[in-house]
Amino acid sequence: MDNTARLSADARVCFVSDLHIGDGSPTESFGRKDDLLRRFFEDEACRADAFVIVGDGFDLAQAWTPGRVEEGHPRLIEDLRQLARAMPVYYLRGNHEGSGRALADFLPLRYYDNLAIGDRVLVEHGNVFDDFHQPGDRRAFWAVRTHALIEKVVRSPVRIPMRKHYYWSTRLGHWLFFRYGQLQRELAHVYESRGHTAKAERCWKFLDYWGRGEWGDAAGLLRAAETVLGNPDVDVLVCGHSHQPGRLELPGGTYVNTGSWTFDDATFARYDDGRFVVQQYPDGRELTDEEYLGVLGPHRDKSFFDWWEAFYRGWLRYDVPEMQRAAMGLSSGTCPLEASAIT
Ligand SMILES: [Mn+2]
Repeated sequence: MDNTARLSADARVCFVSDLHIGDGSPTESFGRKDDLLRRFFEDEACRADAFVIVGDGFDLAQAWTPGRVEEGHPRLIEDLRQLARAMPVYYLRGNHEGSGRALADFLPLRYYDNLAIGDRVLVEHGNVFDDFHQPGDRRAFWAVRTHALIEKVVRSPVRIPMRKHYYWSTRLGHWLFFRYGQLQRELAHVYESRGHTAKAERCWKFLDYWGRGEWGDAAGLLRAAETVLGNPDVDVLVCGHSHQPGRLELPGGTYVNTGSWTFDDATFARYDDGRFVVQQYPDGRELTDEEYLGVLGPHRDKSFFDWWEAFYRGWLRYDVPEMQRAAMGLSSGTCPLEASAIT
């Protein structure tokens, strides 16, 4: 079955993704920005011909049921229902909705797997390009559910990138994860010595996945975008999923990421007259490649263990200023202000 929505190339479209609206409890990552989002519906969404939620709009891994989402956000849900009566509102499935059936019964939106605008623009949540969060992977859904549960129990986020989330829980999480990574590396060596190449590959892939995320390509989406845009039929790929907003001109075409509404973030993308813009809400600041400078530049091939070596300072302390420099593509010790004054 073709589960692709289609819009014409001359439509004006407004996109958001990864709102992660959950049950409204203190550890929900949407952070109850209900009024800000309701204002966004009025200011931005309703001025387009179509409004598209590019996946992970509602977080059923965190809230478990749509009923609990509505209890936590009654006015927001009411406004979204109203918006959907006034204009076409599309919802592309992400990886935090479970099967998605409960959501479809609860909110009458236009549910699809992906969206094509004209014949050169493809819009997908992005987990289809993520080896560890494939659509329909029940184990992956239980993993995100467990993650939400851990954050609820410890009452503090466990997140990447660390430079934005320097909480005790994230610091401890990274330390535990480093130990787990070492174990994966040992396992890979054992598998290799016994000729189990496929199993060893799986370990290396896992380490590479996390390494990419730490260095600034969360979920490996940028690398996937490079491949997808290598296809001559696709000029623009629009994704969410990585929570890394931006618009990048890559050799094969344009990669747009709608970012997220988690924690202090509130970003969106606009398509108008054949052109994409990614902006922050409400200040309107335009975003291009700032979140990708490190991984597009000097840190392209760095590993998970390189990351640990570069930033871990013992006793659960990490060098955040150094991480920020790396994310900006600067070499160690360069003062970001001086560097920008030179250019
Ligand atoms: Mn996602």
